[in-house]
Formats: sequence, structure tokens, C-alpha cells
Amino acid sequence: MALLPIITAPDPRLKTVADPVAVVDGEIRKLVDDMYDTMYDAPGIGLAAVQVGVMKRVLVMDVIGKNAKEGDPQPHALINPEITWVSDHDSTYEEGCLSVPQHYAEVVRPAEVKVKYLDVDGQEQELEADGLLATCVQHEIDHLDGILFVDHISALKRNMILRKLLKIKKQAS
Ligand code: GNR
Ligand code: NI
Repeated sequence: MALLPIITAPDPRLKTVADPVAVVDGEIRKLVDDMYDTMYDAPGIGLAAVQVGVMKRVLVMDVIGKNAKEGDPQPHALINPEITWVSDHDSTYEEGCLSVPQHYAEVVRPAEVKVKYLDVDGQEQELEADGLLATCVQHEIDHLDGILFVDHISALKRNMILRKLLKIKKQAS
């Protein structure tokens, strides 16, 4: 069990495009394990490696969670994920982000997606997602491309949120 510190905005690393994983080895599997620990502890429904300062195309998700009263955990670990199809209808979800603490905003995204990726054994897989999982996987893939949910809202709201977060950082330092 290892918890990794989560980076918060504004931070240049959160605006950086992450590198593809060349080989899915023990180091990547350890990263995935630590990311699960960190995500469940936070708690969050998803986490991208970029958020723990590792600039690799790795993400984990569980929209059910470990302490859910109903339903079993649904952990997913995606390496080098690529969206291969999006539905032509959209869904709006009030999103939050562990890297943008205490702020929430409605984001419009395709309601359903298909995602091709490598699993922790290096095998190619495809995920078909709808509902919250579809929102989450798009939010996480955005992180790997240096995009935050606030980049999908108006510049006015985005700048207000980022200014508030910067102020908190300055007060803490
Ligand atoms: O925990 C999280 N909740 C969430 C809610 C709505 C849309 C996306 C998310 S992902 C977020 C965790 C996080 O920041 N992942 O990058
Ligand atoms: Ni996030």
C-alpha cells in the first residue's frame, strides 16, 4: 500500500501531454497499484498518472468504489488508452477533479465511447462505456493530454477557479 501525493492546479505538469508506455512491466504494475491505493483513499472515481507527477499514459478508474453499499468494486486500469468511437449524443455531468479541489462545473461530453487500451498484462483490450464511466474515462484521457475539466467551461469560470486555487497555494507557501 502506497499513497502518492496528488498535484493540484495551477501546475505546468497538469498541462503537459504524457508519454506512451513502451513496455508494460513491473514498474508500470507497481504504479497502477499505487494509483489504485491513492484513488480509493482520496476518494475519487478515477486517477491519471499525470496527477501524481508521473508523465505516462496510465489511468485507473472505479465508478463503484470499495465502500459502496450496493454493487462490487469495478476497477479498471488503462495503459495507452485511445478513444476509437464516440456516440453522436451528448451527456452533461457535474464534474469535479482531485487536481481542482472544491470546484465543480457542468461539462458536456459524448454520452458513450469505446476505448482501446493495454491492460496490466500488456494485452490489447476494448472498453465500451456509458453513463458515469464514459464521463470518467474521457476526463482521465484528457489529463493524459494536459487538459482539465475547467478547459471545457467558459474562460470566465475557468480563470475564477484557477485564481482561487493559486491564491490558496500562495497562502500555503
Ligand atoms: O473523483 C472524481 N469524480 C469525478 C466526478 C465527475 C466527473 C469526473 C470525475 S473524476 C474525479 C477524480 C479525478 O480527478 N480524476 O482525474
Ligand atoms: Ni481529474
